[in-house]
Amino acid sequence: MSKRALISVTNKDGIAQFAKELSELGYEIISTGNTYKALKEAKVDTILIEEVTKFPEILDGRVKTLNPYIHGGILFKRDNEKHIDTVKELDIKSIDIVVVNLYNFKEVVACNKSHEEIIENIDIGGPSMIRSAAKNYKDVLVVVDPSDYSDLITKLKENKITMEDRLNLASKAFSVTAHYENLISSYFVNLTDCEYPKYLNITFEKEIDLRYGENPHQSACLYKNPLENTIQMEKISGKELSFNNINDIYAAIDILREFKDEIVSVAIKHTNPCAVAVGKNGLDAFDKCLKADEVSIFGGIVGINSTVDENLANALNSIFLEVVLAYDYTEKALEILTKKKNLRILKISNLDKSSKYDLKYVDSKLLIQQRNNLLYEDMEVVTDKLPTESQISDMKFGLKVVKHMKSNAVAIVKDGQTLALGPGQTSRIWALVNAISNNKDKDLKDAVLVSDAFFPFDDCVKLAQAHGISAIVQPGGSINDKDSINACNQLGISMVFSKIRHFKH
Ligand code: 93A
Repeated sequence: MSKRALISVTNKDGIAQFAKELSELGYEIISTGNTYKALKEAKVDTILIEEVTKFPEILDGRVKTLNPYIHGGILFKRDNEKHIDTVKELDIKSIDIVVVNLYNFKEVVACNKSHEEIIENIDIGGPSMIRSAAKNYKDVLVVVDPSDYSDLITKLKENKITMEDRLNLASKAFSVTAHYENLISSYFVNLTDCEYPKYLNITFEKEIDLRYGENPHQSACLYKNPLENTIQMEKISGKELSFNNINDIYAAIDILREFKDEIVSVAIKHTNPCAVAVGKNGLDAFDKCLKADEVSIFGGIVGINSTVDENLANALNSIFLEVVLAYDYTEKALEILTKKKNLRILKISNLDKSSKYDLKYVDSKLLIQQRNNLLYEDMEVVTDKLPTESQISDMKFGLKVVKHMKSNAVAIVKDGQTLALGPGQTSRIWALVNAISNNKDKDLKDAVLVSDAFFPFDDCVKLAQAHGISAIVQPGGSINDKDSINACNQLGISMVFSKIRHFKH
């Protein structure tokens, strides 16, 4: 009895050639509607699925291969007497190769098709056949990826299919169906108002291999959640992006996103901002940013939420940067920036879109939380002294910065510019000590101190006052809040509670 291959593919790339070669190897080819048509057109001998199922395709194609003549033919164990007797008795014929790729669910969702159309693109019969074949991997070859066609033909010709090959095909098959199910689940979750995180429904696809990870001895790659509609990024020029570049680029984007109505420039080093400033235009913002920290910006990443023109390009070129990201670039600006062959120049758009997930992989476990979408809940003055209008505006500016610094974090800001930043310290007072001592020459008079979390003691208030700082914003909520408030009142400082903590660990 001749061997049989069942072919049912939405992506018909390479299928005619593959089927032809299978046919030449003696396989009888069974195929579904459009696959049948494509094979016939390519003059490949094939029989229509309905001849095998002895049943018409029904329900607009929803049921075509869901049939015991198909699944029995795939699933019976070739070394099991009872199974053999059953298929003989019922005239079920063996199916030895299953070639299936699935309805384009992901593409249909990406194209914003109607819900009805999306639902019709949930493939039921395809995954069922793939799973049946993969379960019976010892007897049935399951082929889900067109890039496997030619290798398989070679091996079939040489009669060299090993158990390793069978296991590889089966594992790929189950990973395809698992990924497909996840895409569908994500689509449904996105239709609900469900509070995240409810249960894991995220699926990732490999986007690129990276040259290496955080260090050259670590291999790395980048994965993407295909259903999340987040920012668009286009690389115009420069070296390929590294693991650290990508990490820093998204740190820059997180801060840029905070500024919807103002032009802002941000410089990032090792995911922390080293300088942030708003300005009248891109050049003004960048100038202020550069003056805020001329040391750390070296080799950093600069993001600006506007178009880069000639003047700004010249200013950017005056220092060594790894990456520049902006909304757009004038022709002249690109001419200037691309002189530095290694500088990665990125164009970003759709900044209002962001992932709803914030994930951290800790050994074998995944911590999942909602993104931190708040800035402050309230701005309650808790001291006798009131902050000035411009200090209140600086508090809001500073919160947008401190929110994206590693804890414990403090920012000293004035006139829409960071003067001193203290990220990632194990104690709050050290964060402030570092920020001040790294910026000894700066005049902090009447600047605002912004803190990502509450003050457990009054030490930060006292140190701030000693350097001329006259307003503080912090979330409040410590059992010792009173100590800090009293110190402010004694020292003539105003303090505001923002009521939202911004830990970033
Ligand atoms: O609508 S289905 O879920 N019901 C089925 O019984 C079925 N059998 C195969 N989808 C089904 N398929 C899918 O049809 C395959 O996974 C494949 O993607 C597609 C091939 O159909 P055609 O040959 O008509 O292009």
